[in-house]
Amino acid sequence: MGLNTQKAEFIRSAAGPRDFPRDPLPQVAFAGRSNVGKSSVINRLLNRKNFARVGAAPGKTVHINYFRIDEKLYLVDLPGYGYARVSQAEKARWAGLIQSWFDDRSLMSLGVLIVDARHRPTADDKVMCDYFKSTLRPFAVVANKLDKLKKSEIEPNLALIRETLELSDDVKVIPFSAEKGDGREELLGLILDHLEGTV
Ligand SMILES: Nc1nc2c(ncn2[C@@H]2O[C@H](COP(=O)(O)OP(=O)(O)OP(=O)(O)O)[C@@H](O)[C@H]2O)c(=O)[nH]1
Ligand SMILES: [Mg+2]
Repeated sequence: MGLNTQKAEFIRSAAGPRDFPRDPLPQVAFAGRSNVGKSSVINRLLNRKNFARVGAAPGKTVHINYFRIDEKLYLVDLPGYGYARVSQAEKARWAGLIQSWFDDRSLMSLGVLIVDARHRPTADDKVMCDYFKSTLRPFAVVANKLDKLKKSEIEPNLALIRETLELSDDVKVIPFSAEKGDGREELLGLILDHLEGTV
């Protein structure tokens, strides 16, 4: 089964459980720190310049954005975390929304945790990783902004990410550059394999 990534539509921005789609299409969830490049990774995956919004006002949108691809799956853009300059109220809204999404076991079918390839994952990254682990669904880690690393830094950084997040061997860490395109085939392959396993 192929996936026509050209056929991508924005479905909705969900502010709470009432807005979560509940049809049987698989949901591939993307999570990561604000500014880590979630929207850029989605754009790269779809080879679109400006599909998921990039850049402006980090931490502003405490919404879950749903995109439907080829009428076969949803890409779920979970709200970013770890942005320092948000109010306590916004943080609480983030936690409530994320909790309600993960509480509904039927929602996630594959997880993608995006971290910064340059740095050791943060405490917030670990919390998000634990959410993914708790679903018992498959997930992968994407180490984005690979283009900012020297060649010699790649292997040690990937090992540090694996170790810090305490990933089991079946969890892939995919070196990725939304900017240059590295890792796109591997991530798309993972999503396709998953799709084949779920239909
Ligand atoms: N060099 C480099 N820059 C990147 C890469 N991916 C994203 N960026 C840049 O990082 C910044 C943040 O990217 P976004 O895609 O908006 O990040 P986000 O995680 O969606 O951010 P929020 O939605 O605000 O949480 C932008 O300036 C991007 O151009 C990458 O692979 N390499
Ligand atoms: Mg974004």
